[in-house]
Amino acid sequence: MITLALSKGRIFEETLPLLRAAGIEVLEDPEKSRKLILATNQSDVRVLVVRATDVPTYVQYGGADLGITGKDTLLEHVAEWGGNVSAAGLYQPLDLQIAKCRISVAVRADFDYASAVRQGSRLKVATKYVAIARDFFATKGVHVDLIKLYGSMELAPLVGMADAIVDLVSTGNTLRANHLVEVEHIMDISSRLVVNQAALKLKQAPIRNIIDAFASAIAK
Ligand code: PRT
Ligand code: MG
Repeated sequence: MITLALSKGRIFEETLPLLRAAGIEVLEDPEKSRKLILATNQSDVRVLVVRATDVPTYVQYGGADLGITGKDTLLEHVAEWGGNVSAAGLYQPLDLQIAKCRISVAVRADFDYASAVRQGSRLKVATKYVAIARDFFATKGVHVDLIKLYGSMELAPLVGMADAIVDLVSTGNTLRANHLVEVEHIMDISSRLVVNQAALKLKQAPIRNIIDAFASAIAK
């Protein structure tokens, strides 16, 4: 049995064409079904529906053989292992080029970020991406107090809880709707295939087949 961990929503939607390229059709729609284990047209392949942030955990601890996760989520997950994907027991063979966005610093339109940085002020930064934010500001030599949030980061500067946020941006509509402006582009984000290293050894042929099918589907 090959078990693939996926999250509902954009990653699931954008993964379906890749699965199809590997000859795999998921038999149920996770948005409609309450099932957490979905069968596929291949009796030896199943899909686990998990929280996006839990995908690397399922793969690392062998609950799934492989999974698809945003680079943002993967970097935060492996921070505990010194930022090293393979130290976390994971193998990352492919950038799937799906669910693309960027991770940025944003502030209220009336906050003078450039001056704050120039003056060496200590910035209060709210984010779900504590490891990415810590690394970014450390490299820039900016002192920050990080405030961990689990969602709706955009609110923090609006209520005076933070000077800045570090969050994912795609169209920029969410920032605009909340009168925030992007002041730094930290990195581009896309989703990655991650594989459990032990599973790759034990089930090499079927896992390689999936990796190869995904790789040729991306190249198209
Ligand atoms: O539920 P859980 O907290 O576990 O995960 P999640 O809510 O982060 O899952 P999901 O499905 O929303 O995101 C999964 C992955 O999709 C992320 O880890 C990213 O790698 C990728 N992705 C791509 C995005 C976006 N684009 C995106 N735009 N994830 C989130 N957003 C959000 C962003 O956080 C912000 O609130 O969309 C808003 C900004 O979008 P724009 O278009 O208004 O700029
Ligand atoms: Mg979300």
